[in-house]
Amino acid sequence: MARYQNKNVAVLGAGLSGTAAALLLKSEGAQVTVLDSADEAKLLKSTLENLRAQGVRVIAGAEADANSDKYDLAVLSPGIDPESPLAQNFSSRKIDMLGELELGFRSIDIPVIAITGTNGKTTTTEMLAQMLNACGQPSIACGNIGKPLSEVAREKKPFDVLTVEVSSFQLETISTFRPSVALWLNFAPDHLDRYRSVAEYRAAKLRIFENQTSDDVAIVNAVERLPKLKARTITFSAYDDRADFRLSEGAIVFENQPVLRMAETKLRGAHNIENLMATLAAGHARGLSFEKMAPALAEYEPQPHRLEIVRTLGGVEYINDSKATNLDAVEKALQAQTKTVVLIAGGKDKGFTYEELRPLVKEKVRSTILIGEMAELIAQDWNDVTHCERADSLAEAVDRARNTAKPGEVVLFSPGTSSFDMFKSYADRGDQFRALVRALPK
Ligand code: UMA
Repeated sequence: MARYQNKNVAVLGAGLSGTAAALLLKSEGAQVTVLDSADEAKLLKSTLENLRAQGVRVIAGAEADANSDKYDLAVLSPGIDPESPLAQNFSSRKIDMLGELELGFRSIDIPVIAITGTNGKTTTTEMLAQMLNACGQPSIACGNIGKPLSEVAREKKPFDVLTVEVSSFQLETISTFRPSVALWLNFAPDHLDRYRSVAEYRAAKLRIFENQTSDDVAIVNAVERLPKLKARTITFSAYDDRADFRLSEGAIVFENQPVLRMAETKLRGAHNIENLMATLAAGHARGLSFEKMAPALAEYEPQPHRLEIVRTLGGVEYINDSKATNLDAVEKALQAQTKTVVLIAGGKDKGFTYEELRPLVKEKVRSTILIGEMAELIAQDWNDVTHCERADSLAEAVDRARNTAKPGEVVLFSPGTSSFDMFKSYADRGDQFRALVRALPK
């Protein structure tokens, strides 16, 4: 596309978003420089190698914050605060700046369903994409869920509609982003390390509706007091009988007709009822019949062993990520954590080292409990970036994690290798972890 041909573009951040943005821009003919405030040694080697192999220049550390080259455009990763020295280096020079979500959106011509909310975004995004696919509307779950929109834009696959989880950070830097269907699941205070007030966080999220017109649809939780929206509005609530989608005698009801019985689904809890309502409303807005959607939703189950939240005990969240049988999966699991991590890792020796995770472990993990054949080797790789201790069994590891983790932290079981030295399979390993955690006394 001619849009970025020979343009000199700076991409701020060398994480998932920055990498996807850089590769999209490169594929559209731009000259791309990725700048990251972290020292090069702290960045993932594989990411840097991949970027450089594609002809992208990478500048890291203090040099990035002080870079004074001329650029036509800068693209900001969501995790970078616009007030940070790196972002300020560009905004103070009046270089046009847009976010990665906006960049991706400008390069697609497929309708977007965008999902925001403080909780339930990921489940709803995953469930909605799965339902659309089952109902003959090819879609993909992307955005804040982990696959940046810019990556989907570069891959150019022929989807009917994109199911995009959007965060307040991403919405902060939009200008034309316009979902044909926007979902507002719920709202609670969050991210106050980034925003000066709850109102500022809410205002960022509300931008999901900013470019919608009366041709678009807004699906909103009926208990939310939102400003007047331009889009056609559909409401849902498990608590408010005036909502378009409401709960009655264990069924989700629309226009006085039951459209899905909760007992037919594998989901429980009021939050999941509302996630299902929002999903049905989005399908309805896309012209799908409830007869078609109900069986597809009945099939949906939250994926076990994949960042599965097992329990919160004493203010500590326990997460089963037994499916992480390689370092890439541990990397993703750690990147997804916003709280300090007590990590349980290790297993069969598959002939690789854990060395490349050192920067991420240093950033996210306070203490590590190691099991299995790999325990000693991982300790050698990590003992100067996190506290390492060994456990002879998973039961011992769970006990040690309980004694170590403080309220507000997370115990993450993300082994990073196969289970076969101690278990039948990753599923057996995850089932045992779940049972041990559930058995912990209060
Ligand atoms: N960096 C700087 N300068 C800074 C701050 C960071 O250079 O001042 C660099 C870091 O050194 C790092 C890079 O920026 O190398 C990281 O960028 P990033 O934080 O934007 O992370 P990504 O890997 O691009 O991941 C982002 C989202 N992360 C955040 O919004 C914090 C991921 O959501 C998302 O999955 C991914 O894009 C793909 O779209 C994670 C998240 O925690 C899961 N989101 C928050 C949430 O859900 O609550 C909003």
